Amino acid sequence: MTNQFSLEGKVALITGASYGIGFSIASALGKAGAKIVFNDLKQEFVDKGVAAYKEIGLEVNGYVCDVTNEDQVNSMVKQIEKEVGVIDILVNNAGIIKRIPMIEMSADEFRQVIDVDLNAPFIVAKAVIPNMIKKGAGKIINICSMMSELGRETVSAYAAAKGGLKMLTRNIASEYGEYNIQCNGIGPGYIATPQTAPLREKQADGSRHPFDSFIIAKTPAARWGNPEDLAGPAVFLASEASNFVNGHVLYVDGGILAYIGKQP
Ligand code: NAP
Ligand code: GCO
Repeated sequence: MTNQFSLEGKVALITGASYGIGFSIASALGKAGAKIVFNDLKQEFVDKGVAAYKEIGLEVNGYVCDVTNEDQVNSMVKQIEKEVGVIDILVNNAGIIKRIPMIEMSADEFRQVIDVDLNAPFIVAKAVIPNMIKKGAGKIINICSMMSELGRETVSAYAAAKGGLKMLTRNIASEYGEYNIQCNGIGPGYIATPQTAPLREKQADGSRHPFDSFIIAKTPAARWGNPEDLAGPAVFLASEASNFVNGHVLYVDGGILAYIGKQP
């Protein structure tokens, strides 16, 4: 029996993958056999990323590219095709968050979040889909969020972007499914990465940050997720094991979305 989860011979682009969730997903796809390419905003982070992949035995190609810049994305994709091959798997991972109460947020700050978290996945997907169509296959994984389903104080732009990304996921599946392209999302719960570090900072007296305790109480698994928790789901959605799964968001949240919360 062939291994349905093998990514042998595939080229996978993971955006913003020098560290954090992107690094963990890229490592998993690489260990499953894919040739990994990734980008980051600065050469310094790309170099650190390449070295970190090398440490776990993966030879990867890293590129400096701002995913919000369509010209940069198009030339990176061309360069990858020339240097490595046509992209079979795209993971739209790069993302930012700004935690500011909505009425204090400037329209510019709102736009910056939408630009990275929603416009950029559109730009990168648009750049890779034509060659996926020619190849007759492709996998796109958009990294969504709890905020694709839920709101909370201070994250209006992020929630708007991640909710939009869920619908972009469904639309790509609808529009290109007939070409054997599967576009799905992963909706991570609360994952311990630099992005969420401010929510876990210890208080001056050494006690847990109130948000940290709140998340533990809201999560049936009673812990924060680790980037490694996303590895298996990512390999599944990148592999032929998921060839008839399309337009789906797989929430990897320790049960948060299933849970009403602890009674007082
Ligand atoms: P992170 O630690 O902040 O890493 C984000 C990565 O994206 C960084 O490498 C960053 O590059 C890169 N990036 C940001 N803007 C970029 C741009 N314009 N062009 C290229 N790269 C860019 O975040 P994370 O926690 O690993 O999150 C990764 C993804 O998962 C994001 O989409 C996030 O919204 C989503 N997510 C996170 C959680 C969580 O709990 N952590 C939960 C659900 C969803 P620099 O290093 O140069 O800044
Ligand atoms: C926040 C968090 C979240 C998470 C994640 C949840 O401030 O609420 O940063 O939005 O990063 O996206 O799934």
